[in-house]
Parts: sequence; structure tokens; C-alpha cells
Amino acid sequence: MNEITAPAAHGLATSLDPYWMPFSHNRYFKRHPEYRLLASAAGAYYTTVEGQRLFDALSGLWCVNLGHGHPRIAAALKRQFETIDYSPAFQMGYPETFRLAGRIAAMAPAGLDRVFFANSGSEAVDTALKIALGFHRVTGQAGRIRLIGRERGYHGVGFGGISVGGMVANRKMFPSAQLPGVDHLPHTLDYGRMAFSRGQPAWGAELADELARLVALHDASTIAAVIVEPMQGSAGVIVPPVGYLERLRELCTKHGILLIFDEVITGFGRMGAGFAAERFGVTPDMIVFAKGVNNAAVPLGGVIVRRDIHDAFMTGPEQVVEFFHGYTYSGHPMAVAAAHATLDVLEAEGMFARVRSLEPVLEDAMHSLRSEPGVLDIRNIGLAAAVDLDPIPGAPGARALKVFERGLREGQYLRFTGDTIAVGPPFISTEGELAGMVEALRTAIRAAA
Ligand code: PXG
Ligand code: PLP
Repeated sequence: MNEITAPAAHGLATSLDPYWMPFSHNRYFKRHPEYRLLASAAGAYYTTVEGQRLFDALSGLWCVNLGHGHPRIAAALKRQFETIDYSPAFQMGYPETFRLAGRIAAMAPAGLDRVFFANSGSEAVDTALKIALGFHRVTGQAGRIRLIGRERGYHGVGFGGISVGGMVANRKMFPSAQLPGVDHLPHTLDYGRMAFSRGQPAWGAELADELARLVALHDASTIAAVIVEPMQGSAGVIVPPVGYLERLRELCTKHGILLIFDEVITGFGRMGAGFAAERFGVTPDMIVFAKGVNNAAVPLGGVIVRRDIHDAFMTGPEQVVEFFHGYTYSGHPMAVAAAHATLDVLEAEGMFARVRSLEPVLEDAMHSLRSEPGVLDIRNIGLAAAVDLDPIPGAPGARALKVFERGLREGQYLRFTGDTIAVGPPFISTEGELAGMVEALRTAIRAAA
């Protein structure tokens, strides 16, 4: 096969072959890189190597919520690098990391005020699962070893995360490497009962009762934790039915099972609040975060933990490590500096209120696509929405790919997975930009009909 090079017409002579791209159709991409190689970004827009301007309708991958190259984050990173670029994570500390833990704790629901740092959502998920198993062990309940996830859940790509995750494609290649003792709750999407719901579907709280069945089957004394995304992002913005998360909380409390919310997408404003826990009024025992915490300027993730869960580990001789877990880059000063600047901007510019005011604008615009050809469902909550398209028979994913490619020509970077198109625009979006995004999506859906 000939080496594939980036569009030479634009002065790029880079071979595309050596880079094995993540979660991508590598061969197709390398044959059709038009408008897909990005040269620069500013605010809510990318510029491709051809010079095409693209609205960043997914905030990168749900993470660049304040837009690209924010001047306050840029200044913080420059200052940080010149002050201290790296500080050893183990047995040494950098004060700004401690201060960040305090700021994140202050944003979290009352009672969750201890923070463990990782560098991605995947690492943070595995950290939370380890804390759950360790907690039961140190509190004399070592028999609580089972974990419960959910169908269509996405919890990253670590071995723990794919075990509790419910994305078949991410799991099926590694059947021998899944954690033992994992069950999955049913997902909550049911076209027959909730298609075209605006915000939370009215039906579906009873699906949480599947947890009661699993407790009856295995006995509560064997179950460590339940992990769910309050809103399933990767699966295509699957919104929790009214009463569903409340019911999970009730059952977990009743049976001594830890409830973990994976808020990698929903945390830090996407739902119009600091966390989905606040938006939905349900407090978990741990919150997993990443992405928006520092606008994706430097990788950062982590887990916010209920204080008594943390405290349960703080026993034994003081000179001994309490939790044998951590990353070279836990609490990295550059990531921390970007997070402080991001939290400053979220607060100073009233971004959560802005998301709440944009939510109905996005909702109305997206639901106006209802009668376009091949549209099966539209869902939305906060600044997140998705459209499910009828797959072309025998060619799963082909219709959404067409929509995506047409979107690029219309000046929009959309997200496609399977035959779902998702959007999660930056918080800095204007009403006009949201309208333009949806009209371009309409054009693309019609063109793919
Ligand atoms: N948990 C959740 C809920 C996520 O959404 C992860 C864990 C893993 O995070 P890292 O940082 O390890 O990727 C995620 C990541 C999409 C999309 O288009 C979603 C994610 C990543 C890339 C694309 O929906 N979510
Ligand atoms: N592999 C080796 C050989 C290492 O020495 C380390 C860390 O010291 C790791 C993996 C883990 O790397 P990280 O701490 O960045 O997750």
C-alpha cells in the first residue's frame, strides 16, 4: 500500500500512516482526510489545514467548554511552567494542588470533600472502583466484591472501566480480561415510551428496580458499588428518567452499596450546574470527573470522595502509605494551573447560568429536526443533545458518517457514533451559533436521506 500523506496542496507532507488513531476508522480517515486535519483553534472554532472554519459543536470531545485558547488559561499555563513545571506526586506536594482539591470539594455536594487526582476519565474510573473495593475491605466487609454498571455505559477503556461499561464493541475483544463479579443494569432508552422527550423522560424510574433484583440474586453483602453516568454521554445523550437516579440512591443506601456517578462529561457545568448530582438533586458517594475540569488544556481527572470513605483508609501506623495507588502525574502542576484558571472563568463569567439559559434554545432548535427524513429520536439535557438516525439497511453507521462529512462542508464539527449525531457546544456559544449549528445539521440530514 502506498504511504498516505496529508493534503500536499496545503503544504503538508506528513505521512498519516505511523499514527494509529484512537477510536477512529483509520483506513477511511487516511483516505479521506479532507476537512478533518485541524491546523488551529480559537474560541468556538477550528481551522482545518485547508482553511475551512469549523464550529466546535462537541467542545472537542465534550471538554473544551470555554472555547480554545482561553487567555486566562494560556496566561496561567505560561506562569506555571516558569514557576514549577513538575512536582513529584508521591510523598511530596505542591500547594496549588491542595488548594484545587479544596475548590473542587467546595463545588461538590455536601459530604463529598476529599479529592484523588488522576489524568483521564479512564484512570479516574479505575481509581473510584479501587476505592470502593478498598473501602469495604478496610471496614470489615471484604466480601463486597461485586460491581454493577449499566448497559451502554461508558467508563473509559481501562480494564475496570470496560468491565463495568456497557459498550459491546469496547468489551467483546477482551472477554478474558474483564473483572469478575460484574453485573449490568438495563439502559433506560425506550423509543416506544419516550421518543422525542424534552429533558428527562417521564417514564422509566422503574428500570432502577433491576438493582433490587440483583441484590436479591447475589445478596447485598457481596456488592461493593454501582457506577452510572447520570446522563449517558457516549451512548448518545441518554437522559435519566424522572425518579430513576433517586431510586438507585435509595436502593444503594438501603443495602450499603456505594453509588458512584461518573461525571466525566456532566461535571463542571455541562448540565447547567457544578455537577449532575446537583442538577438532579441526587448525591452519590463518589463523583468521577475529568475533561471540563480544566478545559482539556492538560490531561486531568479525579475522584471526589465522601469524607468518611476517605477516613476509613486513614488507619494503621502513620508512617505507612494508606492507599497503594496513584499516578506519576497525579496533581500535575500544569493541569492544576489550568484547572484553577478554568474554575475562575466558570465563576467570574457565570457560566452555569449561561448554560441554563442556552438549554431551552438548544432544546427548541434540536427538536425542530423531528420531521426531517430518517430521524428516529431526539434527546437533550443541559448543553447536550443527540439525534438518532435510521441506519441504512446493511450499512450501520453509514448515514451518520454522511451527515458528519456534510457537516464539515457546512462548517460544523459534529460527533457521530453508530447512527447517532451528538452535539455538546461550548458554553461560550451564542444563540445565533446554536441556530446555525442546527440548520447545518438539518441540511446534512436532508442530504443523507
Ligand atoms: N467516563 C465517562 C462518562 C466518559 O464520558 C470517560 C469516562 C473516559 O475518559 P478518558 O479521559 O479516559 O477518555 C469518558 C470519556 C463521545 C466521547 O464522543 C466521550 C468520551 C471520550 C471521547 C468521546 O461521546 N468520554
Ligand atoms: N510503567 C513503568 C515501567 C513505570 O515505571 C511507571 C511509573 O513509574 C508506570 C508504568 C506508570 O506510569 P504512570 O505513573 O504515568 O501511570
